[in-house]
Amino acid sequence: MKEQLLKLKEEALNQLKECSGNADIEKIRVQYLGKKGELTLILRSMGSLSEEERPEMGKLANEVRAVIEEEIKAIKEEITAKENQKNAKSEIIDITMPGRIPEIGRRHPLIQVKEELESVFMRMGYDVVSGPEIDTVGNNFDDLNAPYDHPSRDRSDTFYVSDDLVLRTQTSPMQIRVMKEGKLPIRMVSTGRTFRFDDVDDTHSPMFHQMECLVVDKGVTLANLKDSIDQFVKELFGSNMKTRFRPHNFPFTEPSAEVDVSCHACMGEGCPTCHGTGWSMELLGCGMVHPNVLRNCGIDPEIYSGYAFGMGIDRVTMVKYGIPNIRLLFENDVRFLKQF
Ligand code: FA5
Ligand code: MG
Repeated sequence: MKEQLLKLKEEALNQLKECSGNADIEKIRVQYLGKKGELTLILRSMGSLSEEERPEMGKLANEVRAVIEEEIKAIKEEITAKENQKNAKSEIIDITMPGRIPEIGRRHPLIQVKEELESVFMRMGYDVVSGPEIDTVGNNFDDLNAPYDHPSRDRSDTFYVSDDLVLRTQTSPMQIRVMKEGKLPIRMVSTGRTFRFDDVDDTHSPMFHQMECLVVDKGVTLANLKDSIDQFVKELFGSNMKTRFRPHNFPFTEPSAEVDVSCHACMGEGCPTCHGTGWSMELLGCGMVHPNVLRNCGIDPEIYSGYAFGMGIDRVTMVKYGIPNIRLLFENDVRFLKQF
């Protein structure tokens, strides 16, 4: 039996040396150590040995079993290590592959221009204030000196929320709100959304944005108005931008004017964009605050005077960036917005 055991050990170890995969090893394990394996059968036949022989053979058989088991374990580890190495090679990271660039959002061009305008005016010493998009008929029309038969009051021009509330048609009600606070002098700008029953075309939208400006102090003149408009136009568009004042009529200012700037495409030469005029579309309305408006807000027009203007931010954005159509600002096509 001793010889049988030693021969079995030798055979098993030789076979293990030659095997190349886990399946081979398992086959050998079953062949020798399985329920019907060769070593198991030898162990079962121990009963036929004599009392003296049995312990010695038992010991030897266990040793043989341990040696075979250890060898199996060692070979298994070797194979696993080799496979890991192979996998590592095939899964290698290609550092030359271009990475995924995360998309970073940006401010809408309108917001950029609004913030730029606000910072220009803050540098010139103005306060930035804000107010509601729904305002009273009193603030939007009455106290702004609009006569009762003024066409802008019509329900075909203005969105009424109720008989005495409207979606503000302009940011001018902010003039009334600030003047009625009673703190003088005033230097403020206020931006926000405004609403009118306007049909959409290249330069009109029923919802658009305005910036209101109001200055009230002793001795404020039309020269101050012209100068401050000239100054911010040059800050915003560059120093060779010219402004043009055209006489106009607003109920809340006297005298009043509308203002255009040089055409952005030709800078005044005349081109198809400006239909040969050399001037942009109308950007803002302005004037000296009407004495009636000052009085409506409890300010004495004999002591104080002021100027105001209301500017279309959408149109300023169009002129600044050469955008031909106001619709582009509201379609929110990312390919368009990405350019700013
Ligand atoms: C006004 O709204 C006056 N409140 C401006 C004002 C303020 C005058 C203070 C005097 C003193 P107007 O209706 O012209 O005026 O509009 C002012 C500007 O808003 C226009 O010059 C234009 O740039 C812009 N605007 C007006 N309607 C639209 C519209 N439907 N879509 C886009 N922009 C518009
Ligand atoms: Mg106008």
